[in-house]
Amino acid sequence: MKVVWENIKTYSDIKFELYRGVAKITINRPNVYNAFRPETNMQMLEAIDVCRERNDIDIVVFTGEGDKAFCSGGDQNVKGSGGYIGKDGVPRLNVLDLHKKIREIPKPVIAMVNGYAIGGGHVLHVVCDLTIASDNAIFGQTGPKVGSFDGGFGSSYLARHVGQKKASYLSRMVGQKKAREIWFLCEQYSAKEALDMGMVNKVVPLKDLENTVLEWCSIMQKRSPLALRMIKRSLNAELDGQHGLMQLAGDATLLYYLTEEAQEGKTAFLEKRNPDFKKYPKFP
Ligand code: 2NE
Repeated sequence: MKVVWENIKTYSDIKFELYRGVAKITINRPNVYNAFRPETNMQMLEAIDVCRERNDIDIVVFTGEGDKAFCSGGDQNVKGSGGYIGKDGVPRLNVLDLHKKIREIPKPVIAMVNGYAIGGGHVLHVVCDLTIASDNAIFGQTGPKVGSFDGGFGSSYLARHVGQKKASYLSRMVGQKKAREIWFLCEQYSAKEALDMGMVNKVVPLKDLENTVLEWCSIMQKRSPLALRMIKRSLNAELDGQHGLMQLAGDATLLYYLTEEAQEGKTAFLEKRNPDFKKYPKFP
């Protein structure tokens, strides 16, 4: 399939493109295996906000430029004592803001892993809703080797990933064990091993990666966007505590606003009369 991506906006560190309702955000720093610096994250934050707002964008795909790396995490060249230092001289860890936005955007987000997903790059794929990887992909954490760690989604959500193919309570405990192994040892894992662990959804040859991702997108684009949104919110809520419940409840409010019953409350207020809620059905 010949795919021609249309540029949405030009940035220094990322490519931001669109094809048939699929927005692709490509970290474009191949010389450092697509490591991110604060500017990279600022640009991804802006791009994902655009994806959230635009009605013609159904799905977001993250990937890395070239065939070597999806993302190798924080750029060690700009790591200072308080975080990663951008051109403004301010140390930041703003990739965590990106993680929050990936969780919150009410649309599916896919990691298209085309090589190394290492360190913060591994966390980035973990946080995405789905991961499709090429068979040359390599997964792993490096934090405790290079003086860092991510105890957020990169640990807790990872622990929920691994072993997810098995349903029993005990297998989820294996998830915790494996997540600790991944973080404590900082070893690397092949795409096949990642698939077996339940960390990725599908592994394909590199040449088929983008088409496979687009095929999955075209299937999801036939599904009800609101149903996908509610599923994402519900699955997030289990891990995200009060914040997740707030997001799910926000969508419940959205659905309520769409009802005539909710409209009656507002209309009655504006018409300075008592609302008549009795006429609406109560479902058992
Ligand atoms: C990715 C990996 C395993 C690849 O190894 P290899 O041997 O295939 O390639 P090489 O030669 O190491 O890397 C190719 C070029 O990319 C640069 C390298 O310095 C090298 O540059 P040149 O020598 O050709 O000029 N490069 C790769 N990763 C980089 C990085 N992260 N920052 C700057 N330059 C990088 C191997 O390269 C590797 O292990 N990379 C480091 C991965 C890493 O430790 N990332 C940071 C983890 S901490 C983090 O991301 C983080 C967090 O823990 C919490 C919050 C936020 C971020």
